[in-house]
Amino acid sequence: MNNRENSNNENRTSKDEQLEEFRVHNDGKKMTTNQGLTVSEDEHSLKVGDRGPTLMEDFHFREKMTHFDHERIPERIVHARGFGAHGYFQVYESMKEYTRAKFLQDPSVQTPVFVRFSTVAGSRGSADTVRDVRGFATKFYTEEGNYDLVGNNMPVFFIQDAMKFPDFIHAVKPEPHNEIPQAQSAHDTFWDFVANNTESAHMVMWAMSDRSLPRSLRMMEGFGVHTFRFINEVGEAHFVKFHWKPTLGTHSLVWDETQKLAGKDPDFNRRDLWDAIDTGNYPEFELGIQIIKEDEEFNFDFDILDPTKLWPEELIPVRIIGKMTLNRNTDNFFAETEQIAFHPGHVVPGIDFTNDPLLQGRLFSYTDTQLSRLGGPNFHEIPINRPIVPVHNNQRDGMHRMTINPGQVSYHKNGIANNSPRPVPADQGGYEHYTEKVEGRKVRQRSESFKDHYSQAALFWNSMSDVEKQHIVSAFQFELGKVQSKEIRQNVVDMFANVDGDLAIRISDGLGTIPPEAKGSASTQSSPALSIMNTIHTPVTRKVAVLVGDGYQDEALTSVLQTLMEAGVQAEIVSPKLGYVTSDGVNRLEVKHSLLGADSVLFDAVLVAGGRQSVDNLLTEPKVIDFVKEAYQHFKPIGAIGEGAELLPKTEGPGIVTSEMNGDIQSFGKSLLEAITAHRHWSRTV
Ligand code: HDE
Repeated sequence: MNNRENSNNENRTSKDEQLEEFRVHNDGKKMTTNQGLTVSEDEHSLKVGDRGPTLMEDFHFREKMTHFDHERIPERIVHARGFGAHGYFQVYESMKEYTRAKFLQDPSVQTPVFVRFSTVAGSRGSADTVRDVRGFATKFYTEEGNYDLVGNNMPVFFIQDAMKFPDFIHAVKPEPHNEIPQAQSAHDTFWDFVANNTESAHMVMWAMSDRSLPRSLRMMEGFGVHTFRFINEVGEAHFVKFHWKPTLGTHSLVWDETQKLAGKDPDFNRRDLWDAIDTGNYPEFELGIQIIKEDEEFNFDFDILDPTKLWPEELIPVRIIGKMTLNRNTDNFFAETEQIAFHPGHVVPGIDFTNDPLLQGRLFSYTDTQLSRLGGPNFHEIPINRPIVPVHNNQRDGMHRMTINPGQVSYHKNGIANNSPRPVPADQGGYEHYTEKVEGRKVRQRSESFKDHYSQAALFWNSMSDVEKQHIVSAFQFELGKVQSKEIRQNVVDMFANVDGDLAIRISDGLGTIPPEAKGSASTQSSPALSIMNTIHTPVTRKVAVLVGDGYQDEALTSVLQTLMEAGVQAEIVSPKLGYVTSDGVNRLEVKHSLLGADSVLFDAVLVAGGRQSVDNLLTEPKVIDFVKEAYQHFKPIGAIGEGAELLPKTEGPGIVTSEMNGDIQSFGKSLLEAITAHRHWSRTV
């Protein structure tokens, strides 16, 4: 091998390797039209002379252009921006006692899944880090057909009846006259809806909380929202709520960070998910269930059919029953993430619905929307939507039919085909609906038991730490500050006075509204499980920007990086220039980001290397000072070795670790790791 080849190989990144794989895969394949005709030329349209008009007979040009002209399908009405991955689910122990669903019986069985995470309000091309609810939709490809758990990262919803969904979505989406604002709820129509539809109070509290700013799609909870039913082998039913709990804990960004990220990296969350899977840091979520017996339906001070209510975990514990691991990125975004079609009505034997009026409406909407989005009734034949079990029925034809059904029979009952395909009784695996007894008059009404709109909004508020409360107040102030109508602002402040007087007075402060009279709180209860301060904290996959310049002090940095990397921290070298940065000894480090392309909002923590020359070198980029300062303002851990401390806005305080403060470099590494494990240092004065 000559020298040039040698250095080329050394410079290869895993991206280069992927490109090479792609090259090998396609190598030698001849180009054809969609009819299989071999193409001899693909860069020029067919013309009369090289300066003349293009000919109609140029079928190759027309095919290529026609396909291009139709390469988009309508984006989803809601949840348009999404990102998905493949994985598998495994139950920890048999759930036989509660459900006959086969994928919840055998801990040795891995059920393939595809998950699509999404934001709700924005268009397909909007930024990831906007303040919004996140969709968390999972398709389980089970041996009994597809089961879809189409949930969100918040356990309640804005409305109680599906009839109001079009109104709510019209209000939250960009305003119709000017299509402003994109992917935000900070505008008049959303808040006017809120003030006029008080059932939204609880969900608005969640939307204004840190839950709507996830640090990572790998670090947010998921909820089925509605109450479903589990049915066991003997036909016995239990009410069930579903939870996904991320093994990395539930973590959020801070508001200022999210807004900057929307510009610096609009793909922040999807890139994070892709990279985690790509590097083998597979995201994991444990499945939890809350169970209520059928005869306990009326034992609570909320209606279990009301989707604006959660079941406090302290009252009805969450039992962890299995784990989902996402271990494969998509091969093609459009074919998989864009074309996947979820539907809460895709169920398997052992899982059934309740009369939650929001769920009932969803059972209509999801198939209906796919008809226009995916262009006809055969969307179940698109590869990502196909069950892993065979499909047999008498449905035929329609747009984009893929299956070629042979034979003359397409009806049931028939004699010619021995009456097949034939239905199968429930005790042999056929789906049977729970034979719930229902009676009543036909009315357009809502149950009296759905009338309490404020207690759980107050429960949520009461459960927050002081830091989270302050974030909620600031979120309301920011959002309402963007509302043009003073009347709407006042109406919202007045409405939230019914939740908690202190909350409303604090929101009102700075908005120019009349502060309401303190009315106390709608609830004295709290649920500690709702505060994300009580979540798991781990250093695993926390991303640290390591600021290094030429001449850095090698020994100390190598030791600290080793401590961090052994704990699962991802350290990435940031330096004035790409390529390699050289130490004061023989070592050098590969630079992942130039300072120009990096910003502290892209990282969870900052470490500044030591060495006089390194620090002077870093200071050739004035941006470096802002880099560290911004991390400080976002409460992030900051470490500095030796002279590196000169770049810090403060050399002591919560989450600030310098080698000066620590006797030896090992204990510095350990203290920095502890600071990183704590994630944010809220007691810092910024
Ligand atoms: Fe959805 N919702 N929704 N929704 N929803 C859609 O279906 C709808 C609701 C949720 O990644 C649409 O295929 C109605 C609650 C997710 O592909 C549409 C109502 C929850 C996704 C639709 C609700 C959700 C959707 C748009 C009130 C949490 C994205 C495209 C009755 C439990 C799925 C599509 C994906 C998508 C209707 C309320 C979650 C229009 C009518 C509550 C995660 O059919």
